[in-house]
Order: sequence, then C-alpha cells, then structure tokens
Amino acid sequence: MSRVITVGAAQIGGIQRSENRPQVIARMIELLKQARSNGCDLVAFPELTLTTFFPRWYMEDQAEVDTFFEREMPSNETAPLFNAAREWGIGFTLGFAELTEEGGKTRRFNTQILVDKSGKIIGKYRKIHLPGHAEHEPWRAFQHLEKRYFEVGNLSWGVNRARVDLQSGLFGQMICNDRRWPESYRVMGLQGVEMILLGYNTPVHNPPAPEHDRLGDFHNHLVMQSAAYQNATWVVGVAKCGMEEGCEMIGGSCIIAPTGEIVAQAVTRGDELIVARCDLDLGQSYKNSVFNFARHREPEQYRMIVERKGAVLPE
Ligand code: CDV
Repeated sequence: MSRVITVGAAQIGGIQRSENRPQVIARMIELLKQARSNGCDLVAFPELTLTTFFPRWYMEDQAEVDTFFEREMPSNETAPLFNAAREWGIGFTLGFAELTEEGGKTRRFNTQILVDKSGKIIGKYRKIHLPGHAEHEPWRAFQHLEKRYFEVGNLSWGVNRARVDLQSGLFGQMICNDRRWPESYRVMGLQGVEMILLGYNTPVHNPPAPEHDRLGDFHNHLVMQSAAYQNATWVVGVAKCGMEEGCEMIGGSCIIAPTGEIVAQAVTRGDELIVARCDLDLGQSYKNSVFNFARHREPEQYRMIVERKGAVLPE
C-alpha cells in the first residue's frame, strides 16, 4: 500500500507585539483552510508561532516575559485552531513558549507539539540548542535572549509513531537552531525517522557575525538538505519571517525529500502555505544501502562526539 501523505508548511509573516493571540490564530486557521483545500493530512507551523519573537527584547520583569508563554495547551485562545484541525481531519505541529510546573519548579521551554487528526497531542519536543545569550548586550541591534528566557529541553529527540491518513509514519521534531547541528537529526535517524518537522525564526542580520548575513538563506537550506539525505528522511522547515518589530527574518520555508532535493519552497516572506505529496517510503533505498546504519556506522570511533563538548586542539 502506498505511504504517501500530503504535507503543508504554513509559513507565517511577521507578528507584531500589538497582535493578540486570537488575531494570530485567525491567520493560522486561514492557512489551515488552504491546507484543507489542498488535501493536507499534516501541517507544520513555525517556532513560537503565537506571538512576536520576544527574545529580541531584554525584559527584567518576569511577569512581562510570562505574557508570551502558554500555561495550557490547548487553551481557550488556541482551542479554535485545534477544533478546526480536528473538524477538517488535519494533524499539525505548533511551536510555542511553554510555562509548566515540573518537580515543584516553574519551568520554561521553547516547545513544539505534534497533534494528530483527532486533536490529541501525541508528541512534544523542547528545544535543546538555545542560541544567543543570557545577559543584556546593548551593542546589538536587537537581542537574542533565548538562553535567558528558556531552559535547555529535557526530552531529547523522540520519534513518534503517528497515524496520518491510513498510514502510520515515524515523525520527529526539532526547533530552529537545532537544524544547524547534525546531532539533532542523527538521534532521530537512529530511531528510523521518516519525517522531521521543524519551525524557525531566523533574523537576516547576525549581530556577532554580520559577514554571515548574505548567506542566511543558503545556510538554511544547506543544513536541512544535507541532513535529509544523510538520514534518509523528509524534512519540513517552516519559517516565521518577514518584518517583525523592525527585525527582518528569512523565509525559505521548504519541504525536502530524503534525496536531499527541495520539492516545495515558499516564494514570499509572508503568510504562505506550501504543499507536497510525500512518500514515507522514499528514504528506504537509502536506509537499505549507503545509509544502512546497522551495517556501516562505526559508533566506537565516534566516542568523542558525546565525551567532548568544545573543540580541543591537538598539541
Ligand atoms: N530562533 C533561532 O534559534 N534562531 C537562530 C538564530 C539566532 C541564528 C537560528 O539558528 O536560526
């Protein structure tokens, strides 16, 4: 039986600080409606979709920071998205700032969930590679305070067996900066992942290294395409992009086949749905040949990867 599913990447243009959650949810439902017309089984939304990308501001008042976080999912405000998706039989991924109590402690994570067609949350990922800095750095054009506002995710990279359409598939998640690190993909590759869904917010300007600015779109595709091929998996990358509070962010949302080829790509930096029919078996020939991990990997020789964090130069 064919294992083809129809997948949408719902790119979202800039969200300003003045926009409230119901306004954002309305934009998301509009994209979901287009997904329904296109027969989508599954739709990916970006990182921290529900608000503007708040780590660009230094805030001392934790109560103010917490206004950007969700205490429950779904909530009254996000329920319309869950309801529409359930009614139309579409699964989705959603990135948001998660505030939770765990082990008697308040915890804050940059989180993405996988929701099945019945509206049930079947997978949760908490961002592990948090870029940026923890203290105010006024020399920057804008801040990137993920290291201040979030804890490192504590769920590693799980892969969920989810039923999409009539098929079950192996779905994994990561968030934004994770896509630049081969380890993120490999942990899921070692669980046989067939499709990785990831959202991102990537400013065009990189304050610590402005010489990289002209390469932002290239690097975005470079890392996702190479990892799709090396792990024989589909990769769905979806941006929150365009101008947000004076900060321009890259678009380039795309759906990448296990061949490493981009099969659908956004052409705007605004709200835009891209769609592809994805055969979950397309990676099999790679998994059985050049990337037959059980046959060809040599993990004994890779020990340094888990034993050493930073580079240590030879004597
Ligand atoms: N949201 C992110 O993780 N953004 C980073 C930027 C700061 C480089 C990224 O890797 O795209």
